[in-house]
Amino acid sequence: MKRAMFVGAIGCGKTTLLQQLKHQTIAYDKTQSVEFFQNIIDTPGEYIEHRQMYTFLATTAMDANVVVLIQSATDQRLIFPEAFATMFGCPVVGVVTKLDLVTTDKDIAWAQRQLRQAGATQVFQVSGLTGTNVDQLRAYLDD
Ligand SMILES: Nc1nc2c(ncn2[C@@H]2O[C@H](COP(=O)(O)OP(=O)(O)O)[C@@H](O)[C@H]2O)c(=O)[nH]1
Ligand SMILES: [Mg+2]
Repeated sequence: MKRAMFVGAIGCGKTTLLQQLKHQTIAYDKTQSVEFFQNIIDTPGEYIEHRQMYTFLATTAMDANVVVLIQSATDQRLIFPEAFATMFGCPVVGVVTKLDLVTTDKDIAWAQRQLRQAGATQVFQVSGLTGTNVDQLRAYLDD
């Protein structure tokens, strides 16, 4: 089983995805600090949205052996700097969330490209809310 740190903008769906992965009741709960849930480390979106907080991500990642960059398909903001993954000493993968809200495949392609440019070596596409494709990510993380 991998020990994964989730990183992504405020509201991109990190906590919802975590709840879906762990078969929990889906309930909105603002992540105020780093939270550990079994093998998953959930981080507040502020850590990636404010560059001066990157150092918190770097230190928290020392407890992880994979970093999961999470990008909502419905958020067109640039969140991850190019080659962001090089900051971490472990593998980095990506997840596009909110697949259920997508109206055009272009949105998925755009989000996927952001994650690839940040350095994600593979990208999953899921809906944390409906659970679509979450089993693929679960299998990867449980392996
Ligand atoms: N439609 C849809 N809404 C989602 C999805 N994932 C999260 N949300 C909603 O987006 C909001 C923020 O989700 P949350 O998981 O708290 O984001 P976090 O800040 O990254 O932890 C909540 O209202 C969620 O219900 C998804 O896959 N589909
Ligand atoms: Mg959260």
